[in-house]
Amino acid sequence: MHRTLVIIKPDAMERRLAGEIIARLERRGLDIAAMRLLRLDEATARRHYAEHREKPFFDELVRFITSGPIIAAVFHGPKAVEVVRETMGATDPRKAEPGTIRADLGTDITHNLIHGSDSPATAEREIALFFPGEKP
Ligand code: 3AN
Repeated sequence: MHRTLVIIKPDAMERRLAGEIIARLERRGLDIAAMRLLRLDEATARRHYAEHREKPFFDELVRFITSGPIIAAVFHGPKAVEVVRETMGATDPRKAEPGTIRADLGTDITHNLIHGSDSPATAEREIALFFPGEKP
């Protein structure tokens, strides 16, 4: 069993797509282990996306992810990291496979609705950032 961090981004919240996104993940056999609604402050956003610090899109990414409420959630189940990555689709909705969340509902590479951890190790680091009390 694995767990992974999912963020339902401000564009999804504004478009009232949170329920649809959560339903798609549940239908893949994943369980919700933790969930909170929050608004990210700039410092936490910069830590969450630290690996992208040098990228040209970093400031835009931080501005977007802090622009409105988000849902942070831990999903749990067999191969949770891979299952979430598969279900969300490629970073750019225009390049994502039809049937994925980003292909079906996403707008562009910034407004792509959802974040999912890219490995079990990243998941543990990201879960600790959003749910400091959660045991591994
Ligand atoms: P993913 O979310 O698919 O794992 P990452 O980790 O490469 O993608 O990028 C993190 C976030 O940074 C993406 N969700 C996207 O919002 C943004 N991003 C990635 N690449 C670009 C880009 N070339 N231009 C603008 N934003 C980008």
